[in-house]
Amino acid sequence: MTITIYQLERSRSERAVWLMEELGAPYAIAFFERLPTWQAEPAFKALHPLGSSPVLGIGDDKIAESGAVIEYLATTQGGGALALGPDSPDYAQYLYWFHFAESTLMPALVGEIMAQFGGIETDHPFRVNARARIAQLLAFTDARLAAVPFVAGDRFTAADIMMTFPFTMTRQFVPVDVEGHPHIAAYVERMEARPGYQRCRAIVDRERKT
Ligand SMILES: N[C@@H](CCC(=O)N[C@@H](CS)C(=O)NCC(=O)O)C(=O)O
Repeated sequence: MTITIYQLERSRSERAVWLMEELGAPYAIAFFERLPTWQAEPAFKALHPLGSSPVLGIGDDKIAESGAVIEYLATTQGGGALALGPDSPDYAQYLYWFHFAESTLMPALVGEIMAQFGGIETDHPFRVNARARIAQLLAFTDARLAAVPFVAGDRFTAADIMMTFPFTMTRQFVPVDVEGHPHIAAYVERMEARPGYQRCRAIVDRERKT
């Protein structure tokens, strides 16, 4: 079954590329651009009814939603080397951090980006509360990473691929106080230094070539 990653520039689909590069698993890739409004170009929107990234092709089928895409790839590709199952003592933590990334951390960070783009004053109570929430989430994540080298425990898993993107992406738009959280900062550096991540960057940061 051919796996196709529909890679929208500067978007969550880079997680799928990173995962496949870590696994050394074969995949096809098609590149798409964003419009000046930051929306995906129409050809990308046509791939799936919701029109948001990531979109994964599995043979003739397509699925969306980061958690589903990464879980599908982690469990079916590369012998499942980067997925943990119920037999692992770290399974519960793996699931927790895997889902925390898109269910809790990303929405908080995206809310801050939208508030900034929308011109909401930084001292607006909405933004003050939102930043307090982000500070809580960062402190919580930092405490986890003070205790373990990878979010699930002692080995690199797909949960790290889910958790790295919120930091590498949002810092391009709003200040995310990673430096004030040394364990997050060191973690992100370790993730970015991985050869699989470097290969992913070289692929996703190049010009569209379809
Ligand atoms: N929770 C969804 C969020 C998807 C999402 O918002 N994707 C953004 C990019 S990272 C997008 O497609 N934006 C472009 C657009 O909506 O046109 C997921 O993780 O898949």
